[in-house]
Amino acid sequence: MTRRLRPPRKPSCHPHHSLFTRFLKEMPKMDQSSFKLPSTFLSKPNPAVVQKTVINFKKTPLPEYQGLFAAILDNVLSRGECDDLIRAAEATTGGQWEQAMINVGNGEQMLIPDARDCGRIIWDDKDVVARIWARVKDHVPEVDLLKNMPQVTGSGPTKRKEVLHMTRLNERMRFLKYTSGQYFRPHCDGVYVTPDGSERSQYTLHLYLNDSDDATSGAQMEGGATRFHSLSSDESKYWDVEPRVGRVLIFQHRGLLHSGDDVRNGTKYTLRTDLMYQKLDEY
Ligand SMILES: O=C(O)CCC(=O)C(=O)O
Repeated sequence: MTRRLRPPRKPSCHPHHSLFTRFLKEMPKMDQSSFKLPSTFLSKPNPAVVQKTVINFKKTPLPEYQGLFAAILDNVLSRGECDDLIRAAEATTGGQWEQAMINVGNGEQMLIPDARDCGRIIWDDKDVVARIWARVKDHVPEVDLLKNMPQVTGSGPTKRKEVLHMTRLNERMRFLKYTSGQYFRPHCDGVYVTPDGSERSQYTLHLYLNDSDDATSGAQMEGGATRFHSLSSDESKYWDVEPRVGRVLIFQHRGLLHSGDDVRNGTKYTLRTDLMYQKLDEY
């Protein structure tokens, strides 16, 4: 039987209250010397038509999230491109992925297997994330400029009349690998701050690298949705985003309680990073 970590009590999903707030001192960088992606990786324009779905939470079992931003983009990367990323990630591990930890504040991390049980690789690469973002950016103009959006940024920037603009994707990619029975229990994503404090993340980006049709990663994958949960702790209310190869999910850090639901069979691979913002101006 799998044990579920109860969603934190209200007011639970504020990054600064969350056990899961992410700060910069996350993990040492991995050794990247043992592999290389092809130099042409993602250098060609995407031949596929990207399909966008903005999640209208009002029409889901989670109307309390109405007005919060989450969007799905399909066909951002091809299966071959996702396979390259999986192969590159796998090549660094010697077959053994590190166990993902949980950020507990002040740059500290802990292994808490009841809350998070999956493998992780941390890989910093500005070029790769820039190429991923080049495939994504035209499809999400909503996240470009944040002005008077306290539901995303918190009230501080609004009170100070700051405009924030998106600068880039965080070069810190976290590759996550879940095998059968693994999960990441409900949590909210925290803010990632650059060492000089000039940039802060506001949105999470997930790129799903395989799906149930993928024969290369072993057994047929089942389960493993990214699940949005009700803040009411009512476990019957949720909304699932299924892993699909090449699919991108972007959602605001603030206020969205979510989990990586149990993988019931096979292996799930996803790449997670953040959208970074800088103060542009005042209005
Ligand atoms: O694996 C997933 O679908 C979700 C992972 C997640 O919530 C996270 O990395 O913060």
